[in-house]
Amino acid sequence: MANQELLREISFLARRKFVVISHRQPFSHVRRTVRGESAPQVRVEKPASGLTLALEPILQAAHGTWIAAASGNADADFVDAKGVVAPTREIHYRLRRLFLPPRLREEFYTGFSNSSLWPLCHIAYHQPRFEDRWWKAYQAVNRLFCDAVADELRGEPAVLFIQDFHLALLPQMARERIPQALIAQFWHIPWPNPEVFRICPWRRELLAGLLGNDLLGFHLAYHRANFLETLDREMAVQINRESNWVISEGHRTAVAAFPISVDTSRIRHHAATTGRRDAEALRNRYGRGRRLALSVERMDYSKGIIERLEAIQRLFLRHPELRGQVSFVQISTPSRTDVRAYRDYADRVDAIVREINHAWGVWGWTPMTALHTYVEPERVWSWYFASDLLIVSSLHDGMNLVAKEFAAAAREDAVLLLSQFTGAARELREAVLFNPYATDAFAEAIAGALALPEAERRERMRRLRWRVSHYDITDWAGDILRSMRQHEFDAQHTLLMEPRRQAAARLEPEAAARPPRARRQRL
Ligand code: GDG
Repeated sequence: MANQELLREISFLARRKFVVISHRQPFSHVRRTVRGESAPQVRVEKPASGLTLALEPILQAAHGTWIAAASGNADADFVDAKGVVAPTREIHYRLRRLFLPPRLREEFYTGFSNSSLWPLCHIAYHQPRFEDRWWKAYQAVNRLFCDAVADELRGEPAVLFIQDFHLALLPQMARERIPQALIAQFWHIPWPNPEVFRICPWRRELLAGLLGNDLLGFHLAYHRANFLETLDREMAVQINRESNWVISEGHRTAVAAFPISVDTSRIRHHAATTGRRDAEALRNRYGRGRRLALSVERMDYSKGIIERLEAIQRLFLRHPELRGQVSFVQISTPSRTDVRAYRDYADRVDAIVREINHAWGVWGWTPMTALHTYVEPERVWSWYFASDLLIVSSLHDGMNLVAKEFAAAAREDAVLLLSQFTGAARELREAVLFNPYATDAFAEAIAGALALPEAERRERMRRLRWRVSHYDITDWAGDILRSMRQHEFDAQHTLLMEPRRQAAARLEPEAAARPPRARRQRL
């Protein structure tokens, strides 16, 4: 979808405030000393996130507000008494920062979000832990976000767009405090099946929180089905499986699938221009005369990094002819380093990389290069263009944007090797799909991808590129806005039907005494 069309969808936000709420902020103020400078300087840093790219144009056009937790060491210097960064010439929306006390943040973010909910939803055989104090912090932080939203709106009509699993309780809290708001949320990670979800001691509270939404989005119809199935087992609600909505305590929540995508044209443009130039230097440095196999992910056990390293070891055993022929590069950005499981995982990854290089490396060829550092998004796109093969080895992944970015940026003769357990595998069918748990088959999939004839590689990549060009990040955002509007029409339609309901109520006076919730919320 062109940006123009997306902006047209925005007309429905007119005369209301548009508020995006997420744990992570769209930009932070960071003070650091850069080499060559004598005094520390403050810079605005943006996270590597397609989401920010998709939502910023909407916020800019709607002059909206983004509410998020502060994270930069200079954030406090750029806000007013309410934590608001005023709009500037480049940024026409307000950013309201929440300054969470360190202990509360630790228990909310490192604790319940990343040590309970993340492993619970990613069925990657990593046991979630549930601590009372983390749960209390999770509730408290959701409440703080709700306070900030209520203060921001002060009774004005609004559309709230909440992001991700850090804020599952906010929709219900907001519905009670801000009944005039239309509330939507996107859940960026998988939703597990009910058997897995039921181990969470606070599952019903989480579900009730999410049912405060008017619209709840997942990446896949499969996650939506799991969610509805979980509700069916855990809650006394009415579920309409044909239209995919749920009625709980008189309030209706539409549940839909919106597969997130990437900014295809921007990535493509970069790859074909700067990327092409950078790629030559990257190949000379890391893969001259050899095939270059790349991986990009956060250092996270759900990404299957150890499984991939084991498959690479197996590959060199099973295919000695490939020794010296292919160089593997992994860009694994440090992530959630306050969580012990993540630190231990990173140590094991380092140890196996050393083992591989020690076992197979020869003078002039290093089998594995591990760049365990943050790389700028544009630089990542240049890496895509430089590579012959991209390996995405996730054990479970909501979508996986790296796979889609590669389809947008790669050379036409490159190959995408994609775990069948990513959401992206549902759409990117011309990738070489594999099971990352099966080490021998994984190793053979790498060998097979390297051996694909050029004509087949080109045909696969052309089709992959077509797919990501025809549904990009603005299509995703536009679809969500359209669904919000549709949901509102549906709710108003119920109100139009109201006179008939009142007539029926004459026969059943008790029901008439209860005001319908939809009316209270909408008018
Ligand atoms: C969650 C879900 C879902 C830029 N520099 C680096 C880097 N980037 C960019 C990548 C990509 C993004 O970060 C990573 O996105 P993914 O989708 O691959 O993974 P998660 O971070 O786990 O995202 C996921 C997503 O939300 C969106 O809904 O697709 O399933 O888990 O854009 O180019 N990435 C890394 N290092 C860098 O230096 N790793």
